[in-house]
Amino acid sequence: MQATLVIKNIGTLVTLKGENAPRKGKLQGEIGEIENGVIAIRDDRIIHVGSGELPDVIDVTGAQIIDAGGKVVTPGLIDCHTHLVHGGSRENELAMKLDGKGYLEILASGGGIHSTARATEKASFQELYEKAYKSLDIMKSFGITTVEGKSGYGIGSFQTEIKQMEVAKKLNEDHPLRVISTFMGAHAIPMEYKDDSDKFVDIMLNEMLPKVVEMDLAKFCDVFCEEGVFSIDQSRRILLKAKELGLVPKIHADEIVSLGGAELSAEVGAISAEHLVGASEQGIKDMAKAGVVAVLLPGTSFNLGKKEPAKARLMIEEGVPVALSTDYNPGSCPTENLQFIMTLASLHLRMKPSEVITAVTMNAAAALGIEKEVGSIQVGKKADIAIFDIPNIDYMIYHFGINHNYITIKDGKIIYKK
Ligand code: IZC
Ligand code: ZN
Repeated sequence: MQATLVIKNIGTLVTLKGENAPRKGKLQGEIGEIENGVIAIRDDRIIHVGSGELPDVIDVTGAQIIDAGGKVVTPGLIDCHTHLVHGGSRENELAMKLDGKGYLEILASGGGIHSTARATEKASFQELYEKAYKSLDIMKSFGITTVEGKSGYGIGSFQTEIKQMEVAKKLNEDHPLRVISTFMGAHAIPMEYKDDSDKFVDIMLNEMLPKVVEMDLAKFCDVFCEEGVFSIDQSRRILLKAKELGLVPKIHADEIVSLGGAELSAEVGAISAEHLVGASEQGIKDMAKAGVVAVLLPGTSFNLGKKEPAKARLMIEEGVPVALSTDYNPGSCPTENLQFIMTLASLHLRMKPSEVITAVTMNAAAALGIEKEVGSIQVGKKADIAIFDIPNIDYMIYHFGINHNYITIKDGKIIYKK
């Protein structure tokens, strides 16, 4: 069989081989390492994964050869929770934060998400596109090959929501990275519905959700279920309606206040629940039973100055598959650096480096429902691969704050080289 790209002389090849499903419990830390690895790719697919030399059946005539020189190779990293498309920035909140003003307090006074909503409404399609394109370029340089992006800065303006999702769609077509879109119209209560938020939920159910589905703008529907934002009841109504219309539910759950969002994620059959800093033990048990992926975002806790970490160890013990993501957004986590998040996950959430690797590959893929296509280096899967200039995976976690990526490959093509 003819190869188009070969990666040889790989010091450690992290394959994540095995079942293409979220890894939970002990399996969270099993990453299928191969020493002296070699990979052959034909067009966008992996055709051989092994050790040493390629077998004779693989014809390398004319193929591009990468000598990895003993470096570490992993599946392309997946950032499964971002607020990618938005206008403006919120560095003005830094001083308020230092003065002790909380995230929800800033939001309630019309800042926070509302301030980004105003900037996003003002920005043209082209401005939003160029800003997000730049972020995708940064992510690409960090070894990321797939990114999820949420709408949610329309608040009252459905037109702005549509603009955000159309930008995400265009980026998926134009940018080398894969961009998967989530509708998050339920991100904050518009100021004009402050005293009648159920009315806004009605509009969401009867007007916005059907339109998003009709226009084919998103795969997922997410809700910010939080005190002073959307209640458990309101989140349930939105997610069940979204599901009925064919969108897959996701939920921002128990981020700041423990409301029972983890329990709700299991009840509505969400594919993932995100944040979960305040998730109850019962909620974690419910998630394990229902097979909900936990998407943990330690960069957000870091940036909000939260001392209490999400209970990652308990989740792994209870059999909840754990994924990790940046939560890249202009308010609570303005960074595209998933490698830094991996370090935080290890140091703050006590996750082992191998568990962390699973969390940003196979389990992140599962949080996006694409684990059969990406998330591991196995024959037949998409050739989405990162080559890191490190001697072993522990080193990536240990030497933090810099970019260890050397080459990013997406769909069998080099899209970034240091
Ligand atoms: O802009 O603050 N948590 N939504 C829920 C966010 C963070 C994004 C933001
Ligand atoms: Zn978020």
